[in-house]
Amino acid sequence: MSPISAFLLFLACTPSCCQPTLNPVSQDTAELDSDSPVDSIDSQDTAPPPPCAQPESEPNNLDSEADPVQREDLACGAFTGGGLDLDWYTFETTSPGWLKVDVDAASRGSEANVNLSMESDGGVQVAMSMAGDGGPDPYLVIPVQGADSWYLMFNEQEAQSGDEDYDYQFRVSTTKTPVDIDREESSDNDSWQDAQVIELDESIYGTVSEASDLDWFVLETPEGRQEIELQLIAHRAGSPLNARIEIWTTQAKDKTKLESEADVKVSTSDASPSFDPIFTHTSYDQRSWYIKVRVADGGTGPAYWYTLTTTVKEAE
Ligand SMILES: [Ca+2]
Ligand SMILES: [Ca+2]
Ligand SMILES: [Ca+2]
Ligand SMILES: [Ca+2]
Repeated sequence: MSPISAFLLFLACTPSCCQPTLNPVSQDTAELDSDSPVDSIDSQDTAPPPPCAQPESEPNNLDSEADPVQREDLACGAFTGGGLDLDWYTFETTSPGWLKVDVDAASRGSEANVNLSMESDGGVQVAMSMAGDGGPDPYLVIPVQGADSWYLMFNEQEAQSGDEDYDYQFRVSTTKTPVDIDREESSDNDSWQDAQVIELDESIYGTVSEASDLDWFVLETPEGRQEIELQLIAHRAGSPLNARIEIWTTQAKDKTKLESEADVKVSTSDASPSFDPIFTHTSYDQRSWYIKVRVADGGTGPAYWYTLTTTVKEAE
């Protein structure tokens, strides 16, 4: 038989003419299924659905007992045992980018107020206990430098636990850059004399890398009335940072000195459900405004990131 004839014969073999060789297998399977249809339906009905793809496995009360979790898949656990229950998980990152840890507990009706702590072999440490949008559950988004091993720990804020009411779900995933970034902070900006120039409508990315890290920026305003908004984005986009903005200006008589501490305006976060300050300042003349970003309280480190954005709200 020529290759073409063999091909035509293959085409002529319709599903109905091929079925006889397959049918005996199908019939066997059908007979096996029909033997115990009631049993198989029963077991499906009574087995409880798995709570998530990656349930915790106690004991996981130490970092050495951490449950491995895969990024992108839902994981879940509960605070049990009648006292403080620490739940450790571990995962790996392989490349630089952004990492998100999204927790759902109180927002789903759980009694648990979840505290999140995380550390890595690479030396990153973060802690967070509420979402930046004012929600009750931690929502963490941090930059990742590359391959690293991570240890994630959850505990209930008041050391509460129970048989079923203190459950939580979470997902560790890679995510896109959460903010618009025009430039990064300069490496040496700890004093106002070394302030980095920030333009209007510019977003500068920085970190408060340690408690003594001060980040100074300088904004030049033109002649005339300008209402300028300084906006810090950190906590509400998932950063663990709780920051403040201060605005300083030089003395009228001696521009080599800053005004006294009493004339400095310090932002608060009262107007916002997150920690992030939004600060409006009115300028009436051509002037250099010195902006200091610092930690308010809480942790610092390479994962404690922010962006500072300047916007003109009104000008005359
Ligand atoms: Ca647990
Ligand atoms: Ca545990
Ligand atoms: Ca810095
Ligand atoms: Ca600095």
